[in-house]
Amino acid sequence: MNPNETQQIEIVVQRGYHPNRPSLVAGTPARVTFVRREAGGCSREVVFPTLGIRRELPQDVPVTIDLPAQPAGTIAFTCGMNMMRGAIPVVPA
Ligand SMILES: [Cu+2]
Repeated sequence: MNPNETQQIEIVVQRGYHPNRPSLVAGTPARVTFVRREAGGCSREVVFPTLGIRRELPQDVPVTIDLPAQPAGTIAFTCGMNMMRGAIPVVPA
């Protein structure tokens, strides 16, 4: 697709990630917004291990992670302790 366009997804964090496998299209930059709707627990951090990204998620404050255009594949993400897990399938354009 177009590298000048942006695709967006929003993931609610509350006893897991919702949706848990939101997909993106390869070759287009993305804005991935996490909204953490719980106080305690280890969901306070989200980690994209293969992308070297680790971000704090304050409660009820949307946090947007800008991803450059990705190749087709699957991007895993987890909580800071690798207990909660989700993945973003990146589908060919
Ligand atoms: Cu955890």
